[in-house]
Amino acid sequence: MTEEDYVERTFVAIKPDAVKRGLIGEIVARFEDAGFKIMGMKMVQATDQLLEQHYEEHVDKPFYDELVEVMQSGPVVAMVVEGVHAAENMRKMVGETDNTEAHPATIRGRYAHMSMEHADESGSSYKNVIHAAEPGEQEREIEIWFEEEELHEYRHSDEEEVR
Ligand code: FUP
Repeated sequence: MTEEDYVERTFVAIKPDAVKRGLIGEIVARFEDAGFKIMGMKMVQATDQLLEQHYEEHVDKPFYDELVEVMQSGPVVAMVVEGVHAAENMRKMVGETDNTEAHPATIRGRYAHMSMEHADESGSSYKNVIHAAEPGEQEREIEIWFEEEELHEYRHSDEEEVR
């Protein structure tokens, strides 16, 4: 395996709850601080069809309707990010799905604390700030959210300093 094989793209989405809280800049800054390169970025009002494709593994789950409601409660900031082991690294930076389990240094742990259990019991919709593709899922998700011409090639200074 050459060094280039470790450099990959992944899909990340800042969810509407974070967009509405004014956290776009802080979240993007964390990725830039770590030396990741933003290859594409846009604001999207997610349609039913797009979410069915994106969350195909969850469509039949009991929480799906609530998940859609949260994901359509405002725009999503969709991003393609490139870096070394990007998918794995993004999942690490994002943290556990359940905010209560997420380490405080992760994005979910830093910006949210509501547990899935509490959301279920209180009848409120579960919000967890951000999504990052699981390793192996990134190219499928990029294709769902982005056209090829919306992704950009350029040289980033961190490619010299960080990689
Ligand atoms: P993640 O990959 O961390 O985004 O987590 P999942 O693919 O397991 O779940 C996708 C989204 O569904 C989560 F962000 C939150 C929501 N979810 C619930 O609301 N309830 C559940 O029991 C599981 C997931």
